[in-house]
Amino acid sequence: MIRAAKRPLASTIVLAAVALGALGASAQQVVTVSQKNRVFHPKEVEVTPGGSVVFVNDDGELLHHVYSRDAGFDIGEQAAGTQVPVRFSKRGTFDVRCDIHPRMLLRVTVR
Ligand SMILES: [Cu+2]
Repeated sequence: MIRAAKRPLASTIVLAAVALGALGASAQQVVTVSQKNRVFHPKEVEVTPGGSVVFVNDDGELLHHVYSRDAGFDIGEQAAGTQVPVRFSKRGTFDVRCDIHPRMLLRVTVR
């Protein structure tokens, strides 16, 4: 009787933990980074593997050009008012820059 009563409780706890884990993971899957006044906001972000960073050009009429040699992507010239998502699958820390404004630097950590 005691065993029979414990098993369902243990199963419930495991299911609850799995559900919470899934919620936590999904909350980190998409992070938005703004580009305004020739700066990335925020300057550092963290995503889980498979998560995305959405690059938003909020900079009036300025073009930006986001790329990363570390992470191996180049979204090309990005017009003001547009958004471009980039998916990060590899774990690690990646420097992201703008080809037009060399002082712009964003650090993306995937873990
Ligand atoms: Cu730029």
